[in-house]
Amino acid sequence: MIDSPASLKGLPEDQLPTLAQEIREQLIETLSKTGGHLGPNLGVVELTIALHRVFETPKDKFLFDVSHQGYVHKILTGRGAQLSTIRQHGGLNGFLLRTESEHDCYGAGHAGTSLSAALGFAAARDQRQGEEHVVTVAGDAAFTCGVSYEALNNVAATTKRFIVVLNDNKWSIAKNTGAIAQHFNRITTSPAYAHLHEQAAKFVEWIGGKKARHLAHKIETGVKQILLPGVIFEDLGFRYYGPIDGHDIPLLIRTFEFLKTQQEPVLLHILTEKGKGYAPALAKPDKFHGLGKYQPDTGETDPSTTPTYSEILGHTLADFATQDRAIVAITAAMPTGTGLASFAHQHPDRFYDVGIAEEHAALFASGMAIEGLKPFLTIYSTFMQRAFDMIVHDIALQNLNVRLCMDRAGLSGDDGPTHHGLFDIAYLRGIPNIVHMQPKDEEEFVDMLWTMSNYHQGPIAIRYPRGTGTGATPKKNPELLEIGKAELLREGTDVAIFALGNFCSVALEVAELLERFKCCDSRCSARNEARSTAVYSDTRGHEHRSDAAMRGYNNIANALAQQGIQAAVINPRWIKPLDTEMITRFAKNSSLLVTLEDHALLNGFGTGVAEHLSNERLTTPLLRIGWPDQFIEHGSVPILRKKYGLTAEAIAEKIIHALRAWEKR
Ligand SMILES: Cc1ncc(C[n+]2csc(CCOP(=O)(O)OP(=O)(O)O)c2C)c(N)n1
Repeated sequence: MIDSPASLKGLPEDQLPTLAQEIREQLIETLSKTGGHLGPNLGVVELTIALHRVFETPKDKFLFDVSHQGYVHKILTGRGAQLSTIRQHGGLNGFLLRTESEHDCYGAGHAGTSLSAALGFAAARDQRQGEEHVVTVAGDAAFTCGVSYEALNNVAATTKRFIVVLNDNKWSIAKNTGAIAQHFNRITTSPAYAHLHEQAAKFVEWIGGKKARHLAHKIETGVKQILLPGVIFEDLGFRYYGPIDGHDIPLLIRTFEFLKTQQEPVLLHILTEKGKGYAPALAKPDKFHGLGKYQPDTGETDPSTTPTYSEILGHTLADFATQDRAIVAITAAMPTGTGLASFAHQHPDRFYDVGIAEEHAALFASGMAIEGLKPFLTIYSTFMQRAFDMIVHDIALQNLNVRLCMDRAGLSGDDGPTHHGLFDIAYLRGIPNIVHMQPKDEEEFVDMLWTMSNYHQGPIAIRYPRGTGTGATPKKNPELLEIGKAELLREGTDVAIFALGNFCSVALEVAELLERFKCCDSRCSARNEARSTAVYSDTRGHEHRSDAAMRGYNNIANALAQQGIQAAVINPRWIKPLDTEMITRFAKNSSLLVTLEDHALLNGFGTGVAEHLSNERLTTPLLRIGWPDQFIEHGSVPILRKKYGLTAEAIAEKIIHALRAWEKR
């Protein structure tokens, strides 16, 4: 087993294809149990072997764009034995992480960041006259990101030693789109490329071995024969090489050996196959870009029965669009992830995949909105962060009717901190003109989409979680919801829980638990049942907290003269504008207000409630529950909710503690 770049360097070169095969088998087998980015990693096995063979991390710096294709790098840098823990809590992260290995010089998860960051490494090296190499690997879709060009625009003026590998497999998650993709396609299908293999073989001959340096000028001439005219990178100050076969290990090794001698920025264009070596992934590159568990022999996955929020969005918008010619849908390279694939299928002329270009997508939507179209800008909450300035300066300031649909809002789970959607309330709530909402279930989701479609007073945003909800079936004819009106789900006189979106169902469970803690007569069966729940929790490692809960329960139950803890549950629906009337009403009539949200606590929904209480000089205690002020690691949602005290049991305990603290004052 290769467990370090040094052991890789010790292998005879003719054994490297066997190593590549073993790595492929390990990826296919392991990811069938863990899920993960299979296709992209199968495509970079040879590339990553060649890079580690020629360069020397951690001295040399490798940056991988998005870094979802970094599993092979993990394997070759001592983490192969832990691959089976990938994307699980406490295990390897699905992306590169500076804290995970000294070989990960830069973390990522969002696209388009590698070129600029790598240029920063190169500039720092030049400042201190360092010798190390900086190599960045970016997929063809990374070149649909505007920020990649901001980097390219600065390279020639910044450094003379900079190596970019363009890993061209023609796929983003879906098929790569736009003029740049076509440009790459023209290069690879040009007649000159037909002779590539022959020329590449000569190239390897020329630059083979140690003579490479002395032959540099010859190589230059040789390479120029396989250098195609009009390649945009040349105009940006790069020496462009390629395209070459990205699965040919000797060719890659010789090429990198040559490129590392160059005193000018170089871009190597390699051609790879996403999913190389695994038929199911080759057949469906989109599905196998990133997926859950599958059957390793066939690639089959379990059929999902309940539709996800994303799927509901796609079908619903497609239905609305059949009646309403003004509706258009925009995605930034995520047609399947956002569910818009079904919209695209039904309304191809009103569907826009703009590439990984969230900023452009937002501006594009602005222009459409001014001209009377109804753009639904459908982007994951975490990626919408990119478009912040456009939302402020273009959409909100001009009060444009752009509909922002934020998928994966809340904890995203196994993808980890780069993908959690925990900040969108924070970044939207301070912007004037925006209406923002979150549905409690799928039925309300469709009502909200309908409301958005019929709202014409400015920007309107919806956040909804990854995966499925409660399974509530949407109505045939969706309802228009009154903006800023919350929904009372359950009456209660002691505590009022304002539970945003997917936390409504948790809050209803909390209310049940609180009710069960209501009697302190030791002969009472309800109390015994409550105590047995606490003891049951004990066996799952919650002993201390459950005891504390029982103590809290006793006090509160006494304080409430054995009346029990009656919790009202409110579905706020609207993050902005808040239903201030409802908040005031419960603030005046309850001992405690609670807010629950699948969002960062800082500047979240609860903050809005606190501001209202303060504005109205209402002194009712407020307990805000959400994700703490730190980046939340990767792991399954249930594990992380348990760890951070966001299960129904933990929330009930917090409420009892808060009531107890209030009682003591
Ligand atoms: C800003 C941003 N938007 C969207 C994504 C989702 N995303 C992850 S990988 C990917 C496609 C990457 O394609 P490419 O760079 O060509 O690499 P490949 O997977 O084909 O190797 C996309 C769109 C992201 N990571 N970051």
